Amino acid sequence: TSKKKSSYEIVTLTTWLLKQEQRGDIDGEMTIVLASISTACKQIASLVQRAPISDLTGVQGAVNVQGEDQKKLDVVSNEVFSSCLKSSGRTGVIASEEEDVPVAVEESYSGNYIVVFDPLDGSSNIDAAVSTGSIFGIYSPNDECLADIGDDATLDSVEQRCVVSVCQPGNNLLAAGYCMYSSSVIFVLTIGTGVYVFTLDPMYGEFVLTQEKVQIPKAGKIYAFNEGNYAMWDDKLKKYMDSLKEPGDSGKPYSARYIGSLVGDFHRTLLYGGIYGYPRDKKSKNGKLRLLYECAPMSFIVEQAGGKGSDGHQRILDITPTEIHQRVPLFIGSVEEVEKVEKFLA
Ligand code: P6P
Repeated sequence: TSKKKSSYEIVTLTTWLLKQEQRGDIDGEMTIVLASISTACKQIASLVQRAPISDLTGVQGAVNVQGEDQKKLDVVSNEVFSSCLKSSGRTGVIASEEEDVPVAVEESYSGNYIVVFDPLDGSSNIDAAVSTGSIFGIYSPNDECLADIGDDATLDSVEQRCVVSVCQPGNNLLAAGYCMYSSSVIFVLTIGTGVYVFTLDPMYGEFVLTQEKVQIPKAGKIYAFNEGNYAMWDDKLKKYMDSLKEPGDSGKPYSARYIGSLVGDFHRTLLYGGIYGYPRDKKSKNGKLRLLYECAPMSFIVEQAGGKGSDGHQRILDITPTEIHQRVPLFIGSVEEVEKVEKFLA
């Protein structure tokens, strides 16, 4: 029977996920994990948008494993993300920017997916209501880490096994995405079949499909670097940065756009083209961004959109982390722009 296509067919994230499951692109457990992540993001969106009202701005008064002052919302967002994942029953291990070590999830009873995330990236922007975001990546289950979590397994052997199972190269990612809390709440997701963009409709609290199979422009004259660090960069990078300011044959130099929030700068780069960079410098020998739950998920997304994610010399997705909070330099965006900086750094 021919189904009349309704003129007003809305595809929500929920219906989109079920369709991918029916196509066999993801299994039932992954569908549930992704749905639980979208629920966490909706909760964080409402917390972020009401932060000044509910006294959730400012610092928590603690320092995280990164040595950074934890904001109140860093802690709350981490709790929201962790509890949504745990209650999904399909997550085996979680690794968060806000947790010192990976956490084996006892409540898991099937699927056992490994989820890495930064629950609230760019939280220093919260008090000024500037864009922030949550970033996540999902790796295949790894039961070895969960084996004999009984009382006989000493804690550090379980922890060590969890670190090993979590420290996988980005090439192993099954899914990656982010939720940007900005003028719109935007959920961006790839399961390896292209990049899909969903916009939260506050009228009824659902993420609605607004862009599919996004392709990043091959080039773009927008760069997002913190040039305050220029004096600490090595000479090759300084030459690259200087070259962006020459008008060139087009007669126009590049434009600088820097939000100070990776998710905001990345999303603009994905849609408009250009490059985001957080290079190493004399102070931060490996740059600032973390490989496992910032650089690798964003690089999976950008490659799915036809872009490039590099540490300046190699693909981010080829790098295997040796510890969960490992930092790497990051250059990510349009292929021609990333290749241009790689040439200067060769
Ligand atoms: P800087 C936020 O703390 C973050 O991790 C990214 O979201 C952002 O792009 C970068 O650091 C900003 O760092 O040193 O320029 O303030």
